[in-house]
Amino acid sequence: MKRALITGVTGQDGSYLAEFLLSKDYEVFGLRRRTSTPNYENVYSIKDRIHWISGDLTDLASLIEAVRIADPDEVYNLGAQSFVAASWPQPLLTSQITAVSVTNMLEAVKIVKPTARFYQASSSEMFGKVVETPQRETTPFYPRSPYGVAKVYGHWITVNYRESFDMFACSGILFNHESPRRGLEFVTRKVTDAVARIKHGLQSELRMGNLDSLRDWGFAGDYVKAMWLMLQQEEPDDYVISTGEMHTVRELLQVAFSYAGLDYEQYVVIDPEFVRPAEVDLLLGDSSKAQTKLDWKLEVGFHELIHMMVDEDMKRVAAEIRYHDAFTLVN
Ligand code: NDP
Ligand code: GDR
Repeated sequence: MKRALITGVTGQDGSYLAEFLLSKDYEVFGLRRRTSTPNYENVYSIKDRIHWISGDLTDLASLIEAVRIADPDEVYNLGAQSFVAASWPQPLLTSQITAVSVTNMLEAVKIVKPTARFYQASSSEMFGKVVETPQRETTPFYPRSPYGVAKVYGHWITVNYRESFDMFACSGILFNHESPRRGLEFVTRKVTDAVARIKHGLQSELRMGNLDSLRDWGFAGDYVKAMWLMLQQEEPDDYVISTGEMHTVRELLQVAFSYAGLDYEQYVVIDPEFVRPAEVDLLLGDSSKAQTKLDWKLEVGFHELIHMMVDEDMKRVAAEIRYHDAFTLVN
């Protein structure tokens, strides 16, 4: 039975990856940081099948202990301050968690279990300003946010540990990927949640930022399989994971609202609060290397993904209303 340690297991990707590894009979260890209230929503159905280890990415001692306890064959470093917009008001926190902590994690592995295979969650945000389209493994980086800058550090320190210490360290340069478990502040989920709330009469408008930016959106469930595939190869390497298709935020609005029989133009209000100090205008990935070398395949397309997210948010909002009504009756 293989053993895997996942950081960021309570997040979107961590939860899908944990499910995938459990389905492959892995013993899964999850690093969780202390929170004042429990935060198991994404992993609720598998919570009892994960070995939980307390720790924080900014605390090297806790990571050393985590690697010692897990004794992993594979380490997936998914933990991060992952919201780009939050990285301007919190640049130092973002650097500590998203950049320097990658070294913490690599050090913990190097000290305790240097033979463990290591996956780093790199990002298309590293490409930032358009230098080449589509973006591939060889495209130069030009990050446009403190988050993007932090991810460039995480990427290069992973490459550096591979080259310096002969560690099996891979970096997956993943383009935007979404799901019903996406955090509510990210644009796809913000939109599908709003569609559900508007449809149920709980919300009357949706305040948005730049509708012209273009993103290459895939399904998180497909992308975690690529992470695993990277660690099954003979040699460590870096791979772009993307759909090769891009859509504007405006198109996302159109697809999500019209699926629920609504016209987005009647609800969307542009609010400067959601416009970023520097924008990444266009992301489009070329994942041909991953498709050829990893035999990685995309299963869920853009429309199917957005429809799935609207469906799930509709169900969730309806359940919340039922719960609220029942509670009101009881009290
Ligand atoms: P989420 O924001 O959903 O999850 C982030 C996870 O990191 C959470 O489990 C969070 O814990 C954990 N975390 C944050 N800070 C710390 C800390 N100090 N110590 C320990 N754990 C911490 O992100 P995603 O699942 O969407 O993304 C996973 C990774 O992939 C991230 O590194 C992200 O930057 C990267 N990425 C994501 C892409 C995407 O489109 N989703 C694309 C490219 C890269 P808690 O639940 O306690 O907050
Ligand atoms: P991104 O995702 O920054 O690409 O980072 P996000 O969904 O936040 O933004 C995508 C695009 O939508 C535009 N936008 C808005 N975004 C949000 N969140 N809210 C709005 O109201 C809004 N209006 C317009 C943004 O300006 C942007 O252009 C995600 C994260 O998962 C990162 O962790 C990951 O590394 C990258 O994807 C790849």
